[in-house]
Amino acid sequence: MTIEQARRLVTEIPGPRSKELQERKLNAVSAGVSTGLPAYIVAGQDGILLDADGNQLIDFGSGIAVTSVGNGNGRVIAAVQEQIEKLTHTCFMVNPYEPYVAVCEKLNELTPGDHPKRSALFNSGAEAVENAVKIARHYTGRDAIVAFDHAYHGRTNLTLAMTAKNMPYKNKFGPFASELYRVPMAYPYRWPGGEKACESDAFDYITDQIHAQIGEDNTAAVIIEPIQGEGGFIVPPPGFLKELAAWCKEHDILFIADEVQSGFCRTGSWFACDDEGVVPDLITTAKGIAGGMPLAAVTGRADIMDSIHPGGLGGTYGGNPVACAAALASIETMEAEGLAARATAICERLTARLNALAEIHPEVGEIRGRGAMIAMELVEDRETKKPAAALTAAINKACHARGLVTLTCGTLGNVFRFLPPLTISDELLEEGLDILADAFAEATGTKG
Ligand code: PLZ
Repeated sequence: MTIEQARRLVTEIPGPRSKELQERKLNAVSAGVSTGLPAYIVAGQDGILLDADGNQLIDFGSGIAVTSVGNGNGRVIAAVQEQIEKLTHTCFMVNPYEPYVAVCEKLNELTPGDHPKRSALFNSGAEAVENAVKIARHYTGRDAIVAFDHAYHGRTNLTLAMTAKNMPYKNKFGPFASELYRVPMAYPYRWPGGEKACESDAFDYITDQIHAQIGEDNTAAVIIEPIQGEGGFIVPPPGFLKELAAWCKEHDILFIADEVQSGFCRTGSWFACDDEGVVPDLITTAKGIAGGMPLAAVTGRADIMDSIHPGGLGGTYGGNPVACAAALASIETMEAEGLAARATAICERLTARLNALAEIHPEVGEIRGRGAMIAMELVEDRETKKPAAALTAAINKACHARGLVTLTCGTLGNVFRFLPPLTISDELLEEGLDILADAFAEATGTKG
């Protein structure tokens, strides 16, 4: 099916059919699973999501950075159809199949560094992170894992111990796994003493903390999102990641990059580490890898990945053949359509319009991010930087009512983030930004 790349509202959002479905949801689905914008989606293509009432919504979220190659991608559809007719499952550990191997070859080729690499495939980002932790502990013979403030690594028990934010993720779900430590993040906008102090002091401060509270010899790995996702699209100062990776190497600590959200062309390169010249020992990927099919991976140095005994890694569904076919087609699309460069072009449009918003709205504290992973942090005023969470929620709601699917994030709930499909048209991007401007004016009461 082809969906015209245009916003069209035929009912209020959500419309009557979506409201009926939401009633059913309340009676059937656990209240613990919430819905950000309860307009039920029946189809999607590139920048448009079609809902059950026939409304066409502009997609600025990509299902949280997943459909980077677009819903309705021709290559992905064809690859999935072809694969599903041939083989849906064997379990790779029982009977192997080529697409799994081909995805690992691609990952080994595309991830940062030209050293020998190996990969293993899983189902979700959290599962990839769990396995990276397992592998790091096994290889180093050490227990401690260091993560950062504002980190998000998943919702399983082990990854919740690494995820920073209490509500809604962790609240009363503990106790959590042990030997996971969190240190301050190099967060320029909120580092005590400001951006310059962050640039000069963050690395020393953080590594001193690891030394004093954990000990290098006890530390298996440091895991970091090169651009933090759920925590607020926090970009550490230039050079920080490289310095941290070098420090890890010096102490035989593995440097794990969690690129579940930032990977696969999202930031304008294959991986966010590429922009900084950082080569991680292990890298976790998921989301954008397979055009919406559930697939995740750990890729890393061959000596580390091959140190695991046969049978030590696996799972029933990990690297499902249909998901692998989708991944190969997604990667091919990224290569053929130059989607990394497209992310950079999206960045230019987005930041130009957001900078214009910042000129008229003092609530815009900072605009940051890279490629098609851009955010604005909203504050009550620029002096105190008090987080404006209620305003962020109000703008989000006003965008939704106008048929623009937007997402917020941030440990303090005051960050508005933009993750459009990389295949969105410039026209839809501009229209979405017009809507955002309108929603911002309405929510701040500055509408003329
Ligand atoms: N690592 C960096 O961003 C998932 C979470 C949505 P899964 N982020 C979206 C939610 O509220 O559950 C994420 C991430 C980073 C790991 C994960 C976890 O990936 O595929 O959701 O398990």
